[in-house]
Parts: sequence; C-alpha cells; structure tokens
Amino acid sequence: MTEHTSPETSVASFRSSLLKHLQFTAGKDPKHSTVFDWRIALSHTLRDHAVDPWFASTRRTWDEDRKRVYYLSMEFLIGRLTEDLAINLGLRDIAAEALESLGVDFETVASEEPDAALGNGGLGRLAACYLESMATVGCPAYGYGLRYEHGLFEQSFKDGRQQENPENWLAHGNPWDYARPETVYGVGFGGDVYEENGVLRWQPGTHVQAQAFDSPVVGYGGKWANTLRLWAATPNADLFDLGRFNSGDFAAAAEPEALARSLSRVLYPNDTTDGGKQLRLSQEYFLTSASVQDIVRRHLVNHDSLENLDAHVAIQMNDTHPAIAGPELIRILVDEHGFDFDRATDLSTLVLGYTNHTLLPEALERWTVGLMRNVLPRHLQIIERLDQKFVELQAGSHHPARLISGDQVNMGDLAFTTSHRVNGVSALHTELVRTELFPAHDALHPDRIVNITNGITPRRWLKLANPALADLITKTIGEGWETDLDRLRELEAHADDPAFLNAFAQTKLAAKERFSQWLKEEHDLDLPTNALVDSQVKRMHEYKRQLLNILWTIAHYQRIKRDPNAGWVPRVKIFAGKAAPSYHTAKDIIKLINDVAEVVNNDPETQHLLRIVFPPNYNVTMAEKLIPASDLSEQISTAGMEASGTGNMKFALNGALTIGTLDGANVEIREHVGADNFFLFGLTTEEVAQRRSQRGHSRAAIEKSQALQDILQAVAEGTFSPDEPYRFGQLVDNMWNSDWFLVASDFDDYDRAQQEVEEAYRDTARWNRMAVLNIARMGYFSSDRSVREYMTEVWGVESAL
Ligand code: 26V
Repeated sequence: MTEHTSPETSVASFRSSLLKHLQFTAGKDPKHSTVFDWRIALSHTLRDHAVDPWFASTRRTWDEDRKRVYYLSMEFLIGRLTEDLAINLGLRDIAAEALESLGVDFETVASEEPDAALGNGGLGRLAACYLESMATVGCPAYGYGLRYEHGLFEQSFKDGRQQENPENWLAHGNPWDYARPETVYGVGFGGDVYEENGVLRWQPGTHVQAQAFDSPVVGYGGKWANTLRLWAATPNADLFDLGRFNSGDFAAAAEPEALARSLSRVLYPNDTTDGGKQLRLSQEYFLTSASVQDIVRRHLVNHDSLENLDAHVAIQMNDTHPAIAGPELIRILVDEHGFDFDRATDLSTLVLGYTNHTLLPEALERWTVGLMRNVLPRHLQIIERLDQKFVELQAGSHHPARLISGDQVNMGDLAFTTSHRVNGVSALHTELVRTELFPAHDALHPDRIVNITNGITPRRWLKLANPALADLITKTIGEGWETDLDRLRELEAHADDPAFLNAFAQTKLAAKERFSQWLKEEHDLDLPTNALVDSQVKRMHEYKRQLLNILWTIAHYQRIKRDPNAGWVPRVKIFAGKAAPSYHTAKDIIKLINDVAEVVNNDPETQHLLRIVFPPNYNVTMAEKLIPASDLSEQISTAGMEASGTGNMKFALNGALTIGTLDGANVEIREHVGADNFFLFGLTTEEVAQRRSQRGHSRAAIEKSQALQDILQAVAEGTFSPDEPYRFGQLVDNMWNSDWFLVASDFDDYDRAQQEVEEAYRDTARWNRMAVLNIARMGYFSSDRSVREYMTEVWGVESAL
C-alpha cells in the first residue's frame, strides 16, 4: 500500500490535488469558486485517497478467498462524510492546512455537504456505525442498501406544528459514489409459477433493473476499506410503452416506467406501522433480490458450486426488512441450481443471521397472503413449505407457532426459521426476545438466540463531534483510544484531579458555545451557555415519553413561579426529533412542547432560570453538535419498550449524565458507569406488566400526585393554548383514562430523580467527577466491540488485519 498520509509531502500535494479537482472536476478557477465548488474539490481529493486502501482490501479478500459479510439494510443513516473520511484517512489537519493556504476554511466547506438521511433513526444509524467499525477492525464486508432519491423528510414548524418537506440530498450529485452501469440485475415482480419438467419456474410479470452505486468505507487509520453498495431502480427500456407513445398517449406510455422508478424514490418515514403497503414490500424485495443475486454471482466467480456457500458468505438481516432473503436464496438454490429443498433450506439458514430491533407489535412486519401472492408468488409457496416444516418440528404442540397465521405472513418468525443466529440489541431486549417474542422457536433452537449489545463509533461520536474533549483525552492518556476505547479507563486516575476536572468543564463549555452559535446561525434560536443543558433527542414516540419530560417541565416552571428565589439551577430543556407524518399523537406532543415553550420562554420572571429549545429537523449533523453540549441525557422510555437506544451511549461518552429507566442498554450503561453516576427512576419491566393489569392505574397515580394534577389541570384549561383551550383535551383525557405508557405511574419517581439532578449539579466538582467517570467507563459501548462479537458469535469471520 502506498504511504498516503506522510506529513512531509502531504500539505503541498493535497493542495495541488485540490486545485486539480477544482479545475477539472468542478470546472472552476479559484477566483470564481463557490463553497460548493470547494466542497466538490475537497470530496474528490479525499475520495482519491480512499481508492488505494479500498483496492488493496478488495484484492486481498479475493486473493485470500476470505469469507465476506453482507449487511443488508433498508436504512443507512450516514450523515455527512467529508470530515469523517478525512479523520479516518489521517488527513483532517492536512486538508485544513491546504485549504487555509488557499484562503478557504475547512469547516465552512465541510458544512456545505448535505446530510445523507437514508434512515429513520436508531436502526439506520446503527448500520452506519457498524459499516465504519467493520472497516476499522478489518472485517471484509459489504453494506447493501437502497439509493433513495429522497431520504427522511425535512421537518419544519408552522405555528408549532410539524410540517414535512421532501428531502433532496442528490440535488447536486453525490461525490462519494461510483456508478456501476455494468452491474445491473433484473428484479422480477408478480406473474405466475409454472411447472416445467417436474421443476417449478417463476415467470414474473415485470422486471425492474437494479443498478449498483459503490462508495468506499474507510476504517480508522486507512488500513482497511469496504464497500457500501446502494441499488437504484433504473427501468429497462421496454417498460416505456412505445406503442402508447406513438399513438399519442404520452402520459400512459411513461406509467410502467414511473412505477419502476418509484422503487428507490423515497424512504418510508415510519418506524412503526406501515400495514400492507405494496410499495414497501416491493422495495424490500428489490433490495434483497439484487443483493442476493450479486452475492451468488460473486461467489461463483471463483467457486464451482454453491455447496459451501456458508464457508464464504454471511448475510446479516437488519431487522425483518430484508427477511425475504431466506425464501429468495432457497428459490435460487432450488429453482436455478437444482438443490433439494431441505438442503437449500439448511444451507440458507447457515448463511443468514437476523437482528431484531423492536418488540412493539405494530412494528413487527406482517404481510397478507394475498399481497404476497400478487407480488412474490413463488416466495409464498416456499414460505408455505417452511411453515409446514415448522409445524412438524413442533409435533405434539396443540397450538404450534406459525409463519403464516390467519391470512398474515409473519416476517419475524420467517426470519427466525431461516437464520442460524438471531440476536437482540441489549441484554434486557434479548431476554424479552427469548421469552416474549419467540418462545416456541427458542424451545426448538435453544442456541440460536444470542445477545449483541449495540455500540457506537467513537470516531464520529467523539473525535469528530467533540474535538475539544478528544484533544483533552489524547493529552491525558495518549493516542490509541480511538481504536481501543477501553483505554478510556485510564481517565479514572484523573477523576479527583481538580485541574483535570476543570479542563473537562472547559471542553463542555466550548461545546455549548459551538452549539449555541450554530443554533443562532441556522435557526435563530438562543441557547444560554451558563445553564444545565438537559436534552431529549430521538424520534417522537409515545413509548419514549417526551410527554413525561414536558409535563415535568411544566411542574418545574410552576414551582419557579411560586418561589423564584429558591436557588434554582438554570436549565435549558432541549427537545429534538421527528414524528412519522401519520402519527397524530406524536404530532400533538410536538405541538404541546412548542406551546409550552412559547409561554415559558417569554415569561420575564423565569426566563433566566428555564428555557425550552426545540430546533426543527433533528439529524446526524445536529446530533454531532448537540450531544457534546449536553449535561443531562433523558433516556426515559417505559421499561421493556426501548430495545437498546444508542443516543444514550453517545451522550454518556461525551460526559453527559443519564436520567433514565431500567430499559434497553440503559441497564448496561448503568452497570458500567456505576449506579452512583446515573439517575435511575421508574418501574421495572416486570412492574410495568403488573401495573398495566391494574384497572384504573393512571387515575390512581394522578390522584396520588398533587404536582401531576396541577400540571394536567393547567394543560386542560388551556394555559399553554389560550387561543384553543381544548387543544390538548385528548392527551389529557388519555392520561386519566388509559396511559399505556405509564407516564402517570412514573411521574413522581421521575420528579424525585430530577431533584437529585438539581442537587448534584449545584456541586460542580461532584458533577464533573461523575461525568468523567461516565466517559472513562464507556469503552464497552464502542461499535468495534459489537462488530467483533458479531464476527465470532454470528458470522464466523476473521479480521484481515
Ligand atoms: C419499522 C418499519 C415498519 C415499516 C415501515 C418502515 C419501518 C422502518 C423501521 C422500522 C423498525 C425500526 C426499529 C428501530 O429503529 N429500532 C431501534 O433500533 C435501534 C438499534 O438497534 C435501537 O437502539 C432502538 O432502541 C430501537 O428502537
């Protein structure tokens, strides 16, 4: 491999490469270049440096006939790549210097890049962290996804209500990917199944072409690079109806083509229900079929048969979205390669792994048999046969679990039966997957379910997002923590050193100032930097309980009003997150937060003690600035409902303390950082189940809490919506009469924990010590650790490094 990071030559050569790309790629001279032109020059210069490690890694995988991992995901929530790639190539400072010598500021240029939001939330961002970690630890891997023209919608507020606007990240092109017009596969849909000489053949009604676009994914240090391959739907020429066109019906002529293009047009913005949408199922099959065809084709380049596929290929399904991979692989083995059905099933199962990311019943994918037959008739036959086998395996059971129940195909059960490993994403979640979701499967295959607790990449979420803290860490314990995050433990030795605690506090202040300036410039919002910054940022969902947070904020406001001189800690409450466009309750909660903010922020009596800030359009880029600026991380979901959470890890790694329930990875974070350094509250998973079974539990809880009664009364009376007093009638009514998410039951204990936060923050040295201990003990939550566990527990793949 060539030495591409040598500092002696690099600034000058980087500079000349920038100028070359400015001239020949952007087609501009420096005098007339815009920030966009400089961004094109910078990204192409960086991409050039990615090519050597990329080719070298790919070549070695071929030469050594290494087993490859294929990570299939409908979502990759990537964010920006310029600075990430610069850091991983070791070129961050060189690039900045080279640009500076040309009178251009690195950050200004990097900030011009659109945020690639090809994902909804946790599941999509996890896929992006894992891609980066697989490259860093030298795991030969491909990410496979869709090249959506439009990622997750852009959120704005109009009168405090969410508006959705289409996102357009490709408007000015994507400098990171290489189009591969020669790598195309036909993906079939619909049609019929025929018997031909005793074998079944699927004759699809239509075909759509999937075209590959490849981006290099470079690991930290540039020692290894993998490929992210995204598929775009490119309708084949015969979809354009020339007959209709010639007869003058121009609109109808383009219809089948439009349908084909719709397959990669837009990311579905829901992360719960999306019942029965044919386009969604078609998108899932489009991703899966193109990817499986590509995997099989690559294997056959240097192997005579598919017999030993499991020795060379591991396919990971990111949730059930690509769960049609099982039937697809079986179909290819049986229908196209003459395998016996049982052998094809066993082989497919050895190749496939399935990660479950949610227990929410409305988020578990089910497709009706009718829809399945319309879109994928051959796959339905295969699923029916797998269902029979599954029932036979449960011989003796009076109520066997089924892959098809009633008229529904259950994709979770399908994914389970076609995988040799099924994993949950935190210890608690995995236990619930075992006992609540798949008990019948678990009884048949007790070794199949494993836990792999989620992780986050410390390159993006510490080194890139929090340069001041990263520098302090390097100054204190030396280099190398970026790829060996357990080394952060060495910081513990400094947790009682006032000078170090002070230096940590300075990094927090710097991050607050940076975020404050960004909020002003981007959103004209004011963030005081002398206050406790208390953040809840994530998708808007009832189970995540933003409602609990805003109701407590109202209580806090009322108390400050009652006794303004009680020595309150100044606080800023930050909320950020999107609601699914059709999720009306989540949208009402957004409106409530914005209405409360309007009142609280304009109250001259309390302004200096309490603010509410809700910037619109939360995305990866905002997270990178917001998380380092936070002191308190709100992880307050109803116990048993958040599979893991990964924002919780990002905050703790950046020295925020957590106020949270015993849910998802909070449990393990608390074990690692120590119970003394975590603000715990709330019912446990078991208590949640118990409480829900008690009739009238919410009314009883409210009647016990004077604070909660006062808040609900204020909301019900229209204190925050004087123009429409009953605006939040439904929310309040639901609190009294139903309250599935147990906001009322957990309110008083949350309030108690918030008082403890207040007390701890008043003692600056104590708070900073707790924060430093959090950072020092978060090494376990590196996604490098997670990926290594997948490699040994699921994929059977070795590092090439
Ligand atoms: C479901 C659906 C249903 C159909 C329409 C599109 C769509 C998109 C996503 C989903 C499932 C989302 C599940 C998810 O994001 N789970 C989160 O996964 C994180 C990573 O494991 C985890 O940290 C979060 O706790 C979990 O909520």
